[in-house]
Order: sequence, then structure tokens, then C-alpha cells
Amino acid sequence: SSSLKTIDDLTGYPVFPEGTKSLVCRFNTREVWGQFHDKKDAYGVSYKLCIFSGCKNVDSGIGVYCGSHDSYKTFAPLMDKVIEDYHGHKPEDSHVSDMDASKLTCPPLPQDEADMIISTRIRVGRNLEGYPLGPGVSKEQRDDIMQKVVDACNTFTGDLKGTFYPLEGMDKATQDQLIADHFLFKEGDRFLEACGCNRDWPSGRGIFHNADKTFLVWVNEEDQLRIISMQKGADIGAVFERLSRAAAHIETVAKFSHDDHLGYITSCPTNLGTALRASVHIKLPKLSARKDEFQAIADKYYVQIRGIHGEHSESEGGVYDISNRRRLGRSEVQLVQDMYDGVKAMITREKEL
Ligand code: ADP
Ligand code: CIR
Repeated sequence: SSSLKTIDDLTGYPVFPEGTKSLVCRFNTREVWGQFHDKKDAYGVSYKLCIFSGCKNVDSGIGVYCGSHDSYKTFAPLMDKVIEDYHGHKPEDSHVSDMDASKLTCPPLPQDEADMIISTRIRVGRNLEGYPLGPGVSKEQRDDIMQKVVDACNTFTGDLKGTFYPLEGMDKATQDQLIADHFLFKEGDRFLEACGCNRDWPSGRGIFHNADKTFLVWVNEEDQLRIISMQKGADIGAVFERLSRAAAHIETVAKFSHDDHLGYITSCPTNLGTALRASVHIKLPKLSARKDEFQAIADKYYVQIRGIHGEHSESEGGVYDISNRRRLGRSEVQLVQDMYDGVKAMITREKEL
């Protein structure tokens, strides 16, 4: 499978190397492949495109991206399995949203614990109704989407007011600095490359942010919008409150792809539902040296461990990115709570060691 270069090389049933763990390897059975290998969804996105990232990148955890809202329906025999395995969300389940920051039970951490946390960030993904998703859009549609998102962002006021910076024409030093400081998406992600999400790069992409860079919107990366709230320190309540306010406002000026079963529609099935990832950058030098115990706590509290530069990156200096793993079938409030509870448990163990 790893010898695949382009989607045209995917001519027969993909056979994965021994030990491949991805969900696409598990659930793209010969039967499912037989049913869909030559099929397209209502937006003309092929089944092959939806599974190609995992076929090419055999180290994928999931390996699937959808090219439109309809991919989830047309290719349901694969997608339902992936969704149930990742989120525990069944085909008959529905998704309910709740971004009321006042419902969080995240009391401020004592100073010695707060000092372990470098920064806090919460993002949600959104995509515009009536368009395909990133892997399936044309250049013209992508440009159109960017214009609509920029127009919507220009209606923010007060602390959310900001400026849009297109990626096209941004000098490399500025781009690299924004990435290093954790404000901007990285370039050249091989998983997104394989599903067609990086076509026409850097055209049609950009970042909107307020003066303090505590509120940001990524445009046309993995999802058409990534709405982000972040700041130094451990004040999860303040970060969530700002995000909720921003998401609620933008919903009044833009219509997002959404349904009662899947919640907000995203290109990666891991992000469906809330599309929310709440994270802290936290120093856990002792616990992280005990890899199995670290992972066991993460699993128990439904949190995920990432490196310092995000997914598929390494730690630096014992600093990790800890975030909620689930996104669908639970409210935003519950998922931010997952993160808080997991982080609290990790801090408790770190202090014992
Ligand atoms: P996503 O958040 O969209 O799932 P990544 O895992 O690639 O994507 O992370 C995007 C960027 O956000 C990376 O630069 C990452 O280091 C940064 N980031 C994530 N969590 C935090 C945090 N709590 N504080 C500061 N930066 C963060
Ligand atoms: C994988 O399967 O490992 C990649 N396609 C990433 C999956 C989850 N992350 C994401 O969507 N950002």
C-alpha cells in the first residue's frame, strides 16, 4: 500500500502491511470495497478519494476523509463503522450541542498546578453549507468560500475584531514564525495532501486574528473554518467563553453544514459533532517518562496526548498537548470537562511522582 503515489495507482483492493492498525484497514473490507470502489457521492467525490489518505499513509490512525457532507451518507457502510469505533456514536444516535460556558465545572487550579500549564486553546471546525468539503472543492469554490468567511469575520467587533492575512503572498519568515508560535496551521501535511485537501496551495487559504492573537480563524485548511480561542496560562473558562461567543456570532452571518445525527460536518470523521478540541500545553516530565502509565490515564479520561507542535509531532522538554479525544454525541461543555478532568488526574499523578 505505501508504494501508492497517486489515486490512479489504487486499482485493486488495497492490501495493508502486517500490523496496520488504521480504521480504514479494518473497515474497508472486501465487501465494502466491492460495493463502492467505483462509486461517487452526490458531489462527485469518489470513494477512492475518501480512503486514499489511509491507503497511502499506512501509519494513519483513521485514514479516511470525506469530500462532502453526502460522503457520510453514500458511503455509510464504511463511515458508520469508523464513527462508531472512534466516538462510540451509533447510526441511530443524535448529537446535541451546548456551548454554555457557565455550565463548566473547572475551578481555577491552585498556583503550583496552574504553573505547570503553559497555554490553553480550544478550537472548533466548521464548513459552509452548500459546498463540498476541502478534499472535494474546486479552486473556484474554495476562493468563494474564503471570500464568504472573510466577509463574516469582518463583522466581529470588540475584542474579536481583527484582520485577515491571506497565505498567498505572506513572506516565509512571517509564516514560519506564526507556525512556531502555534498560531498558524503547518504546511504540507502528508495526510491532507493525499486526500486532495492541499490542492492549489497556498491560494484560497489564510488566517484571521485579533490584535492579541487570542481569537483566530483558519480558512480552508483541513476544514473551511477552524475557529480558535487561545491564551497563555490555565484559564479554561475564559478561553471557552471567548470561543462560544465567537462561534455564536459567526453562526448568525454564515450557514454551516450540520445535521442532527452528525452535528457539525467536518472532513475528518474524528472531528464530527462538536468539532471541538480543547487542549493545554502542560509540563509533565515525570509522568511522561512512564509511557504506559501516561497513556493509561489518557485512555481512562478520554484524552489524547499530542506533541508540542500538534498532531504527529514530538514533545519538547517534557511539554505535551493534552486534549479531549471524543467530539461527537456529547456536548461541548462535556468535552471541555473531559479535558479538564484528564489534565487534573495527570497533574495529581505528576505531583505524587
Ligand atoms: P488541531 O488543533 O486543529 O487539531 P494541531 O494538533 O495540528 O491541529 O494543532 C494546531 C496548532 O495548535 C499547533 O501549532 C499546536 O501546537 C497548537 N496548539 C494546540 N494546543 C495548544 C495549546 N494548548 N497552546 C498553544 N498552542 C496549542
Ligand atoms: C490519521 O488517520 O492518522 C490522520 N488522517 C489524522 C486523523 C485525525 N486527525 C485529524 O483529523 N486532524
